[in-house]
Amino acid sequence: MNIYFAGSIRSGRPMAADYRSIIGMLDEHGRVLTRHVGDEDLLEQEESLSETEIYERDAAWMGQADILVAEVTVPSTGVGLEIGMALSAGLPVIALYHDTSGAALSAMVAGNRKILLIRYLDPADLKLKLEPVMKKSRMDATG
Ligand code: 6IA
Repeated sequence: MNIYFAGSIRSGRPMAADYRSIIGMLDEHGRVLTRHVGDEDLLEQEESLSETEIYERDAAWMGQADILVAEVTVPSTGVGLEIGMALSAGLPVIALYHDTSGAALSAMVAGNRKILLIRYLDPADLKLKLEPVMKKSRMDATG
């Protein structure tokens, strides 16, 4: 199962280490296409790519994805757009929200019945809640 993981990049990197740990959890369930989202040195590394190259590479990965998992605690234009793209393509969408962060969660995510929203308290709580959801998604993806 190909997993597109989305998390804030230019909208702020305070959760980069959390993204990396989530990618580690997702690794047990499939191939994470967008590993750079969890890279703490990303902003330096990607300087060689043009804006168009970044967009086209991500859009191509979206085309190969079986599922989108988006960390939505840090509000991000790019992540919101990716959620919309995945929904339009008919992909299952899982949104992860750190419930004690005090961050605003958009009604466009919280109120959309097509998005499976996981509210978590800490990494252990997330792992507990994410495991059964990813197992089921894997079964659905492989038929
Ligand atoms: O609006 P944001 O930048 O927060 O959007 C983040 C989302 O858009 C992520 O889930 C990524 O999939 C995608 N995205 C945005 N920027 C990049 C990027 N390089 N590389 C790959 N995916 C991206 C930007 C690096 C640049 C600051 C030098």
